[in-house]
Amino acid sequence: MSRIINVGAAQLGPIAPDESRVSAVNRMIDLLKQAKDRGVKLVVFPELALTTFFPRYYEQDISKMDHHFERGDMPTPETRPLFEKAKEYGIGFYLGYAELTEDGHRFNTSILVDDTGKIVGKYRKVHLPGHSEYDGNRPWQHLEKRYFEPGDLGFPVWRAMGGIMGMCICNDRRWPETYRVMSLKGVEIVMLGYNTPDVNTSAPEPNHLRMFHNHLVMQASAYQNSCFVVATAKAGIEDGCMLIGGSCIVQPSGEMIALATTVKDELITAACDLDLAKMGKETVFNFAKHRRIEHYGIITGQTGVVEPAE
Ligand code: CDT
Repeated sequence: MSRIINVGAAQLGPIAPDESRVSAVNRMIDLLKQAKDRGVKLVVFPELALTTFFPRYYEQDISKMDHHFERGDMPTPETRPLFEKAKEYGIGFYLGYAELTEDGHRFNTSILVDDTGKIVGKYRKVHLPGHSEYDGNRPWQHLEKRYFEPGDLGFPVWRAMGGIMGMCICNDRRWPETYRVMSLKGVEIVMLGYNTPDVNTSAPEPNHLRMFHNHLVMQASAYQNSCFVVATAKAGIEDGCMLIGGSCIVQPSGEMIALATTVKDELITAACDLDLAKMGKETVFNFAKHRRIEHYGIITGQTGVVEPAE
């Protein structure tokens, strides 16, 4: 049986701070229609796809940001049309959003909905970048550490739509551990959404490196873990802050097989043969045969760097 699945990365252009959920959802439904016309079965939307990237704003009282969060179970009334349209089209999707739990916890979350409309998985962002207090040296803030708690669900994977699927969110893509944990569970497609400003506000760095690093980490990780990576940006100038685009689909060889060319709403697609992932997992990256875990303990036993004594 063929294991080819047509996958789409549904990049969104900027979402203004005052843009409604309904408007964002309508834009995603437009992209879903394009996906249907192009025979796509699985669509990846960005991180925090329902709102502007609000961690760029400081609020002393974090509950003043609650209007950017979704409360209660998905679908919410505003997102229900997206779920219904996807189900009608038989398209599964990844959706990123800010989650406020019933007991008051805030997470940067994504869910995976299968092609029958069932929510098969939830992931909460583990690697939260940025800072937790106002930083006057930055042109804009990156307050994910203020508004979110680190994810508490680990890096699960799910059997869905004929493959083994995993999720992560934005900054997670820069960490090898993210992919390795999922690839130890056999992941074949890693889905992720991102919001990446084109300026590194924590250190001086040429702007072009933002896109280079974006693709470098995902291409290397796809290869080293023999999996597909489907990565979707929110892109363009959002309230004066430029977010890089560069949404892409990477195959297990590390090669990019689709790449966005705009910083607007744009669907890119690729036919992903999941058996390509299997091939690497059975040869060069056959973990059972070649990994040497007796030398890897430090990775989970130690967080920061401990240099040798002088
Ligand atoms: N959303 C997100 O995680 N963005 C980060 C920006 C890092 S700069 C503080 C990223 O890794 O792309």
